[in-house]
This record gives sequence, C-alpha cells and structure tokens, in this order.
Amino acid sequence: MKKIGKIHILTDVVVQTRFSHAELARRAIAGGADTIQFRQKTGSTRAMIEAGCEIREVCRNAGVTFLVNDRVDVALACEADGVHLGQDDFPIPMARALLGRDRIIGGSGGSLEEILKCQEEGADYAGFGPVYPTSSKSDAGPASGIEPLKGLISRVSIPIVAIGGITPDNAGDVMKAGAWGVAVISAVCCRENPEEAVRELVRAVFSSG
Ligand code: TZP
Ligand code: MG
Repeated sequence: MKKIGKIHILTDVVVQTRFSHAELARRAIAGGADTIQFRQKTGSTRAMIEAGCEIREVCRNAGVTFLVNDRVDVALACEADGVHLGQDDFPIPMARALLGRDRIIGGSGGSLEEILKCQEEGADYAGFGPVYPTSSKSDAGPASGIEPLKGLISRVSIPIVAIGGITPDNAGDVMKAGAWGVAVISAVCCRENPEEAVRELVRAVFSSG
C-alpha cells in the first residue's frame, strides 16, 4: 500500500540557510510530518545523492515517506519511496517504467487540464497550486484561491495535495475544500521553530473535518 501522507514538507536550503535538508527533515518529522520531499534545484548530482541518502535514513528510521523532487535518477540512487514531477520534468509514464508500480509518483499542476493529464499518465497523487500567493517558486502562476481547488477535486479521482502559501491559518480551509493533504515550504522551513510549525499544521489539517 502506497503511503501518500497528508503533511508534505518540502526541504529547501535556498529560502533558509540555517538547516540542512536532513536537519529540516528531522525537525519536520519530530513535529508530525508524514512525507518529506527533498527539493534541491542546483548543485552537483553527487551532492544531491549524498543529501538524499541522508534524508532517506532519517525518513526510513521514522517510517515516513520520502520523495525526491524533479530527479528520477536521484530517487533511484537513494532508494526513495518516490518522486514528485512537474509539467516540464521527467514524463510520468517514463518515470513509471523506471521506478516500477510500487513507487509513488506525484505530479504537479496549476490547472484542471494539467492535473487531469497527471492522472491519465498514472500519477498516484497530484499537487495543485499555488492556491495562495507564494514567494518560494519564482515561476509559479497566479494563486487560484479555494474555489478552483474545490472544483477540480470534484473532477479527479487521485488525491490532491494543495500547495502554495499554505500555513496553519489556511490549511483547514483547503482540507475543507476536499484536499487530501498539504505541501509546505516557507511556513515550515523559514519558521524559527520548524518542528512547532509542523505541529500547528498537523492540528489545522486533522481538526478540519
Ligand atoms: N509549487 C507550487 S507553489 C510552490 C511549489 C513548489 C511553492 C510552495 O512554497 P510555499 O513557501 O509553501 O508557498
Ligand atoms: Mg519540478
């Protein structure tokens, strides 16, 4: 059974430089994160594999799902539980051929069309966003708000993870809109105490029903 968690924390060492990827993963898991997505856009492949393997150990010891953003090769090298692929990344069907049936493949989209494409191509879940304004992704489109999120959830069958500007204050609203879970960068990585930030998110997500 694939474990697609509800609290996806994306590790990021650009929006903050105090903590390494593995340290962010450790703190997020201590706060209750059930999925860690390793997100590193620059640097050598070797450094990515080293960081990825370190996070994999942290996640494996805690029984937490470990996904790699963008890089199917790094996911394979680190024996990750899966990958998260955007519209311009590795094509989902080709990733599936390499990763096999059992690993998790998440897709990303900012519109109903893109999310339906992820579903048709065999994604296990899709990240939809930005739902709220974000400064963590330079090429993110305009924020959708809640209504389009709700609308698309009624049209797709795979779990939808909301992303973009998610905080403990609005996480309950996206869950009420029908999201399976939330994915967060700055509201955790940039907080003075990332562990406490995840605890607040967990409370908002699980008390929204
Ligand atoms: N995809 C859509 S918005 C976004 C990504 C990766 C950035 C989310 O970051 P934050 O800081 O949680 O808004
Ligand atoms: Mg990507």
